[in-house]
Amino acid sequence: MPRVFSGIQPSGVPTLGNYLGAIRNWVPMQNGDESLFCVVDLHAITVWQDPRELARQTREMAAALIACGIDPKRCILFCQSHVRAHAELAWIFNCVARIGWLNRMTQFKDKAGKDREAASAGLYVYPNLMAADIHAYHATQVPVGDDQKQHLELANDIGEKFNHDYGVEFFPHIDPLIQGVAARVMSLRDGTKKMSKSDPSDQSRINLTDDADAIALKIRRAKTDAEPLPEMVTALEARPEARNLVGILAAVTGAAPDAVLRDHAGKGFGAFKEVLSEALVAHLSPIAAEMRRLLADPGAVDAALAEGAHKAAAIAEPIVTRAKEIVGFLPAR
Ligand code: AQP
Repeated sequence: MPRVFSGIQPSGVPTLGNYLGAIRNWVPMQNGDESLFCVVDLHAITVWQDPRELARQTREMAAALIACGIDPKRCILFCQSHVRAHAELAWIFNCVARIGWLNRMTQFKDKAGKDREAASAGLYVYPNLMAADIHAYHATQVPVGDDQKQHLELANDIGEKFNHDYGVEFFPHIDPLIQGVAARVMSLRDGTKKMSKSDPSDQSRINLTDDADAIALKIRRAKTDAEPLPEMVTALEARPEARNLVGILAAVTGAAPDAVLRDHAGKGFGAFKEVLSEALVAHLSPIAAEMRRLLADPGAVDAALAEGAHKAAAIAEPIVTRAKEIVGFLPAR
C-alpha cells in the first residue's frame, strides 16, 4: 500500500472547502503508519499569524480533523513544526528548485497580491517546503484540492532534479489524488474565487464551527443570479455562483450535479437555498458538536499530536539523514 501524506494550514477555522476538497477524502485513506496527516503550521506563518492565536488554531485544526473522522489511532496525525525533518529537507530543496519554477506558481501570485516585493520569502519558497513535507516520508499519494495540483508537479520536478543531480533514485514520483464533484469549492460572494479560511469576509465561507443559523444566513445571502436553474450542469458554465451552490449540494448529498438539478430545474434559488442549508446543517452540525467536545479537553488533543509527531519523526529522520549524506554533508556524530 503506497504511503499517503496530506496537510492543512492552521490559518483559521477549517471551511467547507477544506472539508469537501481535502479532509473528508482523507478519512478512507487511513492505514496506520502508511497514512500521515499534518497540521502545517510552518506553512501558516508564510503570512502573518497572531502568535497568541496560532497555537489555539493549531489545536482547533487538529480537533476539526479528528471530529471529521481522522482517528489518531488509525493514522499518524501530527503538527509540522514538531518534526524537524521538514525544515531541514526544505532547505536542501531551496537549493534544488529553480527560481524560474517558483515564478510560475499561481498561488504565490494570488496570495502575494499586487505588492509582491512585500511578500515574505517564506511565501515564495512555500512549494519547496510542501515538496519536503511529502518527500521526507517517501510518500507517493497526496490527496489535495485541485488548487494544489501545480505545487505537486513542482514537488515531482524537485524530486527528479535531486535524483538526476546526485545520480540516485531516491525520491519517488508523487501522484496527486484529486477527488469528488466539489474538488474546488468557491467563495459564496464571488464564484470565481476559491472559498478560503483567511478570506477577510466571513460571509464568503461556511466554517466547520458555524451553527445552523449562521449557515442558513450565509446561504441565504450567497451571491446568485436571476436566471432559473437549468436541467443540466453544462448550462451553468457561465454562471459560477450557481454552479458552485449546485456542486456543494451534490457533494454533501452524494448525488450527481445533474441529479440535483433535475429536482430544481426551472425554479429560482429561494427553495434551492433552503434545501442546501438543511443539507449543510445536517452534515456539519455533528462535526461542530464533536469539535466542541474535543476542545473541552485540550490536553488530550495535544497528547494525540505528540504521539503522532513521535511516529512521524521515526519515519522521516532516516530518510532526511540519507538525503543529507547524498548531498555530501559530513555525518553528525
Ligand atoms: N475552496 C477549496 N475547495 C477545495 N479544496 C480546498 N482546499 C482549500 N480550499 C479549498 C484544500 O484544503 C487543503 C488544505 O488547504 P490549506 O489549508 O493547506 O491551504 P489552502 O489551500 O490555502 O486553504 P485555504 O482555506 O485557502 O487557506 P488560507 O486561507 O490560509 O490560504 C488543500 O488540500 C487544499 O487543496
